[in-house]
Amino acid sequence: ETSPVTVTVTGAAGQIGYALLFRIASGAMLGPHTPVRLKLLEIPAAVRAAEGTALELSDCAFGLLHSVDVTDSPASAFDGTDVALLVGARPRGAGMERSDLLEANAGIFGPQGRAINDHAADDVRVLVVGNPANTNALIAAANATDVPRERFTAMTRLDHNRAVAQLAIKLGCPVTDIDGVTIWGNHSASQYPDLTHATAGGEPVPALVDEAWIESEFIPRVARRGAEIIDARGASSAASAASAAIDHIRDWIDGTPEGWTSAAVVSDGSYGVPEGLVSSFPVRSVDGAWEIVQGLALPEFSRERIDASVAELIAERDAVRGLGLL
Ligand code: NAX
Repeated sequence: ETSPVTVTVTGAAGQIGYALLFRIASGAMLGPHTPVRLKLLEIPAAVRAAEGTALELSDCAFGLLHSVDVTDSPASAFDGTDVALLVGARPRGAGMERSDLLEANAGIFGPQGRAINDHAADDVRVLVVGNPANTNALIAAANATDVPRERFTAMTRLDHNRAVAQLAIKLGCPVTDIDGVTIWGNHSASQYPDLTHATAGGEPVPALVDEAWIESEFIPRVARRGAEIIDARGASSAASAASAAIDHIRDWIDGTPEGWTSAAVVSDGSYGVPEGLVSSFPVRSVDGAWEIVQGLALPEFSRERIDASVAELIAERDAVRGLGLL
């Protein structure tokens, strides 16, 4: 047995938090031999609800759960943090402009980035789930000047998993047969779920499905799956989002099994995505660090889709800069 790993979850009283915490405490994220110290960060109004979740965590008698702390102070929530899951965010309220949304979230992710900078472990890994996730990660990273930028990521693994699942359903094959799927760009409706390099049981997917299905069914279905879930459930994705967050962190620490997955990471300029933007790429995790898969050919259709989503990321970054928040 190894020494405990400290995991901070923000927005712990929310619906993703509720789906996430029990799986982390059961060992699904860090494996069956790693004890976990959980730190739950909430706003003051939701601290009591988070304490309720902590009571239930205790009632599970998880063998790996070392301790649970609940706080509304970022400084204490990120004290010694090895893994930070930034789930809590400000949702868009009625009559709120996009700039209001970016500003409200900068007010959350700026201070959290500074708290991570000042208090977290040296090798901290950060996953931003709260929307707008890519730009929130950019803000947090910019406020954590002593932490290498590659330690900040945003979640597109749910989009990736949705794409893999939709393709497997279409082909009538197990999800484990699918490889080489990529989500590019922003975690928003502008994202580009790319099947150009995908394989199913080793067969190239473009030879198995027609282009019309990809363009008019697959891409919109994946990009708008969040809305489809809200329609059906009457609430946004929670357990699937939590599961994707666990996949992201597990692969980041343990390595991607084979092929690649998708994650939003700080761009190094690969594929013409401006350096510094937090954008989704095909990635592998090697020795505990994400690497962007290089050398994939991008046909015209892919280039246009990637450029459109990256343009949205640039607009978000510029809006945050314009507000003086970057
Ligand atoms: P909930 O509204 O259920 O929970 C959010 C929680 O965050 C609330 O309990 C709230 O009190 C807390 N919170 C707000 N500000 C905080 C702060 N400054 N510090 C700590 N906690 C704070 O939302 P939920 O359904 O759990 O979703 C959470 C976020 O995930 C949302 O921003 C949502 O848009 C985003 N999502 C991102 C996904 C992705 O793939 N990247 C998919 C799922 C989800 O939509």
